[in-house]
Amino acid sequence: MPTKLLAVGGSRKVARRVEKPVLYHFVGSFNSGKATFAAQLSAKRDDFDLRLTLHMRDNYTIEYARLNPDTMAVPTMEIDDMVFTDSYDMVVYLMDNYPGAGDKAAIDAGKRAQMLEFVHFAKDWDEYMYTYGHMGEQTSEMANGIRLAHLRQNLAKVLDEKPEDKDFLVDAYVKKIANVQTMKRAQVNGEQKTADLQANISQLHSVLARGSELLEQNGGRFLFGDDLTTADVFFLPIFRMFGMASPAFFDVVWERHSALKAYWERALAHPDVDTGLMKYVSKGTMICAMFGVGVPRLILSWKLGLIATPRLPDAVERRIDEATEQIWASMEGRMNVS
Ligand SMILES: N[C@@H](CCC(=O)N[C@@H](CS)C(=O)NCC(=O)O)C(=O)O
Repeated sequence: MPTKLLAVGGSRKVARRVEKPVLYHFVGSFNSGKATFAAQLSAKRDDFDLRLTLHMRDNYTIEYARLNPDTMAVPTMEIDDMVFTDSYDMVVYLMDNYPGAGDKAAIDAGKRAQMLEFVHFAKDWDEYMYTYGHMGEQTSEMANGIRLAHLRQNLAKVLDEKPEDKDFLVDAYVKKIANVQTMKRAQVNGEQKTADLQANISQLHSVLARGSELLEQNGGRFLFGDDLTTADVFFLPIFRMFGMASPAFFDVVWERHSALKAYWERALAHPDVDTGLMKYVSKGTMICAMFGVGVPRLILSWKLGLIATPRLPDAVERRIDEATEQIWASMEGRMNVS
């Protein structure tokens, strides 16, 4: 099975308990979509404090790095006395502690393990390779270039200000920069990318086929019955992403997995899918969010060369190079990286 390019996070217990759950997310982000959708299906649906976090800049501040040193990505969730740094862990926590009607019914029917089996299968597919593979090398160059600039600016600040947790932060930034450099390298056109994308699409078809089988087996409107569940939380964002990155692929999907067209249409007509998932990619919300956080100005500044990418001290540059090579080598033979 090909290796995923995206970082994997987890969870930790903290001393401070939050009154209301806080979700750091961004519109259009695949994994943020799982989190906002799961929040909408959960018993906490009306309580969330949703914070727009531009995942090319805001998730690299020192404050965010302290909150989520594991992936330094979106989504991140603070809930009760927990911090979740991976969409998987936060969604499962919501399912177990604040289940909505669909999850409750599926768990009562003894289907928790079967739901999780599907969730694991679906989440192993690497959406990053698919999305950027379709959006093209130039998009990856720009998005990851902007990311690396902000990461380096913040790491330079840590080295300059020397906070008490400096070593911890330096480790987190070095790892993150290496990870983003690897993601950028994996998108360079050529044999490796073509082979990766091909393997990725074939894995995607297995996930779609498994979803299609579940619909037939369970005979409901959604994957585990007539109500939406955590299994749908890991499945429907894939369709949302087709709409954004590769709309022509829908026809291929409908042809190969015939039960999925009606499933997607039913989902689109469901108010929770609208509020928890699709609203975040509607034109109005996207435009509002992009202007709200200053994306057009950011892109213009990048194109004009106004965003600095500072060089760091030699010892830190060496650590970044070593970490990058290590990640690249660890993928060798597993995602067709050569
Ligand atoms: N395994 C993590 C991956 C999170 C992730 O990579 N998020 C993307 C957006 S979908 C992101 O923030 N990318 C920018 C970055 O990694 O800095 C999860 O499922 O939460």
